[in-house]
Amino acid sequence: MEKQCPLILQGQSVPLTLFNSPMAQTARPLTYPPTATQDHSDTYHGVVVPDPYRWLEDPHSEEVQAWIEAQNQVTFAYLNEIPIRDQLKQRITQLWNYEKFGTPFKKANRYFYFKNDGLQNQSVLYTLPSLDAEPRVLLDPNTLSADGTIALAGLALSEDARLMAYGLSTAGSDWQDWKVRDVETGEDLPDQLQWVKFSGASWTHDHQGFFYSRYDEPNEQTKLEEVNYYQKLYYHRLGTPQSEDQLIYERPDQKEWGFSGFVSEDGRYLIISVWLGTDSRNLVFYKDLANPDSPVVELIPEFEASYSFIDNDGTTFWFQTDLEAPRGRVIAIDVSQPERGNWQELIPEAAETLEGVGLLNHQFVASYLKDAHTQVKIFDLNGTFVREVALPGVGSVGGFGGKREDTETFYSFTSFTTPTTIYRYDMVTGESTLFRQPQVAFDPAEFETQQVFYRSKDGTQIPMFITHRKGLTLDGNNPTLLYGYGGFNVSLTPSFSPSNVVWMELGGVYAVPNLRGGGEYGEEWHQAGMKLKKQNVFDDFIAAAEWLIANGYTSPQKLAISGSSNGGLLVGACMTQRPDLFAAALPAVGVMDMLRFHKFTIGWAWCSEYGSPEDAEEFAALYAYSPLHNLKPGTAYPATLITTADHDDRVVPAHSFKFAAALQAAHQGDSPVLIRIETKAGHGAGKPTTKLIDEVSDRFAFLVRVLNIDAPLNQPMNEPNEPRESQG
Ligand code: X97
Repeated sequence: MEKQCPLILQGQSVPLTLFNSPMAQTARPLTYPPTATQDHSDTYHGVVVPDPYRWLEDPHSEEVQAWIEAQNQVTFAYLNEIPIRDQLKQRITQLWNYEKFGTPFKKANRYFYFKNDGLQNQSVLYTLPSLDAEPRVLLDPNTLSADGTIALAGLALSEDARLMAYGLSTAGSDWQDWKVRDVETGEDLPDQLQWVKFSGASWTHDHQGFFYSRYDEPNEQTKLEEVNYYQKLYYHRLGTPQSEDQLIYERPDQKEWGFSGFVSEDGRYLIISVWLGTDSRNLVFYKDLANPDSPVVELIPEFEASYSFIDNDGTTFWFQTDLEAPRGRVIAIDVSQPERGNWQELIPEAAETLEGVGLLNHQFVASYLKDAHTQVKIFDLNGTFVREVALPGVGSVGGFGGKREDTETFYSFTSFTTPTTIYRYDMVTGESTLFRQPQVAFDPAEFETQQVFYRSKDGTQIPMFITHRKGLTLDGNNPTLLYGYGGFNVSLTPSFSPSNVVWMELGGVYAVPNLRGGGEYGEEWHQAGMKLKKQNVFDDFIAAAEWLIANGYTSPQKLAISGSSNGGLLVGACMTQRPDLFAAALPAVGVMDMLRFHKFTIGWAWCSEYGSPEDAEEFAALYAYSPLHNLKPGTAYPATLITTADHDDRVVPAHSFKFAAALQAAHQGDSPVLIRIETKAGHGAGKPTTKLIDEVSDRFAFLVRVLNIDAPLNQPMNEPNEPRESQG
């Protein structure tokens, strides 16, 4: 590729005209940093596609660094001028500041849980020998870096709970360094593992070591962009250097295969799940750990369906699968006679979507989604229904972890107006008791959530959660934040967010539709929003906006759309297809260049979802909606705040850079189109609280400005309500 030297006005002050006075509601047009274009194009299946901002793909070039700095300067100058920004940050901080408990889990009769005091950058891991004992800090990631940018990314306890393997990620990267800590002393052992990614760890029951997956060492300079292929499964023996780790499985003939190793609860088998990018189908191999020379047996040798190992009883392996059951079911395979004709169905497919299955008290605990909220059902080991778990409300449940013998377990419950609350569940009596109730400075009774069902363009019925203050007037004038994802079998279920409460205190409506491509209604629903059908996802989101307008919630002048990652793509595609329908757009860490996403880090893994630009038919579909390629010069686009981060190695920031440059060039109109580039941060996982609060404060300040929200201070911002009573 011929690269032309871009013309960046380095070191010059950015010509910036903001407001006549800080309170002015109408801004004069912004002047954006000049972005050089280059004469580069590629030919795809006979179609010539210019790529004038290709140079923005190299984050190591001085020109790109200068461009980032210049863009941030314009963005922060704009945000700094918004009077409400500080108050918003104060109120968000105030609401964020409550004790957040994770779901306790147990190993060898010892308890563990995460807790965040309120504003700690990272949650702290505690351990205690019994529930009434004094908890002790086992790992406090806040001590590992002053700015909270080192995060715990995974952990695995040995069976005797004496040792904990744990993975750390730095500055938001997907790369992890793993270490081992002595649970009793809190001291680290000398073991150090590098280049771990997309992997957990699973101990052998002799407590001598664990299985994990890694990649070859990347180039130091390009480790955040380089493609990831050829994952390998290793066994690390305690006290030995990583270079001596035993290679358990690799496939030099299959660069895209990944391997996830898991030791069965009886310690007998290593279950190897083979994953092929984000395809929901997988293979299952296993190895008998009782015999060191045992072969790796290919139990499920074809990518045909998803199979998730639950547990085993000797040679009987239980799986959750979507084979011939797009909403999921539980089957038993006796590996001593693995022919398909011998497989048994234990829990058949239901009307609801099976999300996960565990084994407790010698019973299956199955969690389902019914119209995007959780239901939990218990079955005996023959698959006979025992009972449904009575939940505290309509919301999302996590937890129900534990061992097969355990009669006690814990779960979390959350909804749009319920901060995550922890319950203890007795498997014998079927009783839930409140375990930890957070005290948040707001009154949930002032807000309400309803679920509506609307029709998309092709008539498909789509559910949507709508949350707002009680007594909202449907006068078409409410600022509304429409949030979506729509892909990768990911379900958007109700959850509490302190910043969304602030949005609703501003009079805002928060709407979450369950778009096709998600997992809410099983694999068929997922597939209805994939590859050549991806446009369905955008149609569903646009139809949500139209429904909210037609039903008096809002108007295009008050409507903002937001989404992150695949949801950033959603926002990018919808704002290019319907610039008239939205006043503001907040695409975060989005996939914006649908012709080049597969060329960076793990991007190739999404070809199972998006299709590949290398296939002619799929190229045509991608090119038709790719946000970067569908901006029309001279169009008035919604006010846009693009967000990304320098260490995002899931969706490289180049997507957002190129989209920002192209949007600023194409946009005609007064609304700002800005990009905010965070430093020492990545795709989102492990982001410290300070950065999360800064970012959401900036987003909401931007919305207050561009949607002309004029009554932000109606709600006393500094007087919290009484903490609420505990709920049953
Ligand atoms: C990913 O890109 C994850 C990349 C690595 N990865 C896979 N398969 C996963 C995994 O390719 O971690 C997987 C995990 C969760 C959900 C789906 C796939 C895997 C599966 C089994 C065992 C080990 C690993 N993801 C998408 C993403 O970040 C969405 C879900 C995870 N995107 C960014 C999609 C477009 C923008």
